[in-house]
Amino acid sequence: AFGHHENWERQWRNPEPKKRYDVIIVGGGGHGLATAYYLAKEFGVKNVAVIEKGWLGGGNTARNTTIVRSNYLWDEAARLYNHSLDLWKGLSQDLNYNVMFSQRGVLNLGHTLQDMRDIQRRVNANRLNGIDSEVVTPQQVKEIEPELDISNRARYPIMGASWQKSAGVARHDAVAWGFARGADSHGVDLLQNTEVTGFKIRDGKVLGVHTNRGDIEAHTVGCVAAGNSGVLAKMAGIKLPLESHPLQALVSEPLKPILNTVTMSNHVHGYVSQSDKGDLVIGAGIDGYLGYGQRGSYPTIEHTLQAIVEMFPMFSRVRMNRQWGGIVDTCPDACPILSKTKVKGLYFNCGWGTGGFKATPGSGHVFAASLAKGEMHPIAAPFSIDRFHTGALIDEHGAAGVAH
Ligand code: FAD
Ligand code: PYC
Repeated sequence: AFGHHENWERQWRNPEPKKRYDVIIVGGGGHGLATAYYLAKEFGVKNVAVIEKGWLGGGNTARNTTIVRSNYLWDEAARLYNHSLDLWKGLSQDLNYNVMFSQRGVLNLGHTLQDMRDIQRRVNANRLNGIDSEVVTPQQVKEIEPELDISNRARYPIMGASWQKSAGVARHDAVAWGFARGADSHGVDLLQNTEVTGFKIRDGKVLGVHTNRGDIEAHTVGCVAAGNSGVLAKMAGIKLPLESHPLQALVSEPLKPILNTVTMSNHVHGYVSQSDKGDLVIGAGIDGYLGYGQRGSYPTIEHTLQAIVEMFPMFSRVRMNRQWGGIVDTCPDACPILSKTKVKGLYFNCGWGTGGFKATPGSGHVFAASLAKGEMHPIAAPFSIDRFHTGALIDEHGAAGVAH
């Protein structure tokens, strides 16, 4: 269909793998590409390969519902997600690529007294960390999102919400493509259709990776493989405390603009925003079983849509257009792992579970700093694998937005 367009520039090269790189990133999703971009651009490490078994940004980066916020409870998580939010604000300019970051705010609804106590506590904690959260009443909720049912007729009436005005959504593909083009322009090799099948390890040190296109050497390897992280870790003899679950999303037929913001409810358990194309972008929680099939089951879809209609009765006859699933790597404390491992030079950045899209620039930035310096960046350090031995867990289940 585009055959008549001539001289369109490729966004990035399609190089043959070199024998050796200074750093290999396994996984060409948003986090892996962001890591490579900041390594080359900010930390001067340009002899880098991103190895992706499929196509760039085709994993959870392509499949998520693009909510960006930083209203996490604990200082460590607040620092990490707020660092990311700061980078989001200038990302289109930095990449010279429109990632369509739209700060339209997020409402996290409360439907019980305990919800409201939790919301109050989290908002207080957020404010101490300089995050623009506030507690809003049902009337204020209605002003922000007029189509929400705040009446007492609802099965779970809305008692209030937390409101983060600087939160929003972004265009997921553009984020992957912008980081990819930026990384390539700084000399990073993006190797698609290249699968890592094992690690070359000697005397406790990583020497490179085995792939379906041959062996590639590097003394620093960062694995950023989301739902496949456990599989990769096993290849290196490492057991990560992760479970891989399907997480689904669906979009409706396009509608005229009707929603102003992002609305999430942990209690009724569903969330919705409206894309610039007009689709309602909808999701809820993980499917309860473990698996690697990027699909999900019907009961979850039914439960999700019940929640949406409970919150927005006027959507009851909207038709759904598409449904899909991604595989999310959930951690016991609902926080990511950014860590060295027992294998020298081998690092993991994973466990983002249901909530890593918002962290894409921040995660890439602090992970790149860590790989470049051989020491974990101070913002990343609390997210070490060691916390599962020391007990210094960072429990963010309440802020995770979707239950798991
Ligand atoms: P991915 O984009 O999955 O990239 C990992 C890459 O590694 C993949 O491309 C994969 O092919 C590659 N790979 C794996 N194994 C190998 C191998 N052996 N060799 C080479 N390559 C390999 N987060 C939010 O913040 N907000 C949301 O609204 C949100 N909604 C979500 C909705 C759904 C339905 C889903 C599924 C997730 C959602 N998330 C959300 C979570 C978010 O999508 C992820 O946390 C984030 O995108 C992870 O990014 P990534 O780059 O680490 O992973
Ligand atoms: O982390 O905000 C989030 C989120 C929303 C939907 C899935 N994850």
